[in-house]
Amino acid sequence: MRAHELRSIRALPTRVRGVQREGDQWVLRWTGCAVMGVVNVTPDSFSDGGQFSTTQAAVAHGLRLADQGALVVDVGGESSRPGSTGVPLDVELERTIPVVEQLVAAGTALVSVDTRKADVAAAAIKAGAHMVNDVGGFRSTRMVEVCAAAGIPVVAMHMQGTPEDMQINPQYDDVVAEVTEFLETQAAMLLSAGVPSVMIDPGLGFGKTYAHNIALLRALPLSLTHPVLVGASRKRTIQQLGGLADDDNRDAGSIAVHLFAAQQGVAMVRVHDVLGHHQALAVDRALRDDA
Ligand code: HH2
Repeated sequence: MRAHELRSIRALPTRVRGVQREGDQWVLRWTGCAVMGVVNVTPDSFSDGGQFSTTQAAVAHGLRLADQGALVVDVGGESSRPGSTGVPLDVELERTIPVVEQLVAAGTALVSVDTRKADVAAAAIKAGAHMVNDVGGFRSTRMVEVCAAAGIPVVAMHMQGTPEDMQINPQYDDVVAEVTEFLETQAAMLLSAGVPSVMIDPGLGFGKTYAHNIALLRALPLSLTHPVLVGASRKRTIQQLGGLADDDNRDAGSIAVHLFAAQQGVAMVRVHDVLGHHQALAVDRALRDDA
């Protein structure tokens, strides 16, 4: 089992397993693959849009995911599904900030904010968020500055294009080399700007065909320098891999892909079904540890 760590200048919740204070830094350590639970405070996310779109429902869902074993809960207020055009700043703030505040107050998981807007990241950090997950991959200088100033770990994801146009005709000469090079470059830039730790994420389904997604999955873990996060949960690739019908539930297939990723050394998987993933990863870990 590979060991992983994330460092933070900002205090992390000590109730969360693996959090320790070291001098003027806080460190989160874990081995194997941890779970990040998805909290979509949106009416239109591709798999759970509208289910948790009030503050109350989203907070209850986040608390439940922490209880089920999520090390991180990832709060998002803007769908990035293919074709989506984004939401105004005030709407995204209104959706995410009260949820971040209440999940931070509970202290049962690390709280990350899933946003491409520096103003949302800044407000979430002010509300206590421990991490920023940017599907835009920190191409925005202000986003880098906000996270560096706060001294928090981040997730940098690769996307070709924007959610609106990314699935129109994604093109690469060598998808694995191009995605890996982008992520290594962004991670080095973020660390030199003062961000204490970076997780990198190939961004399955973000400007990628089925063949691109499969090539990236087969090349995992992609990096031995930075912890790697993978998010395949309920995505179309699961449907295609499993030969599923349009409305078939994709949770079992998501677990299969994420177990494969975990076995390649991936540090964290971003999932909707935390209960199922936590159980599958625990069983896999127990079998391997015994061996
Ligand atoms: N996928 C989605 C959103 N955020 N962040 C990271 N780091 N990696 C991912 O693969 C990723 C992500 C899309 O999933 P979801 O949040 O369920 O859908 P929507 O964007 O429609 O809200």
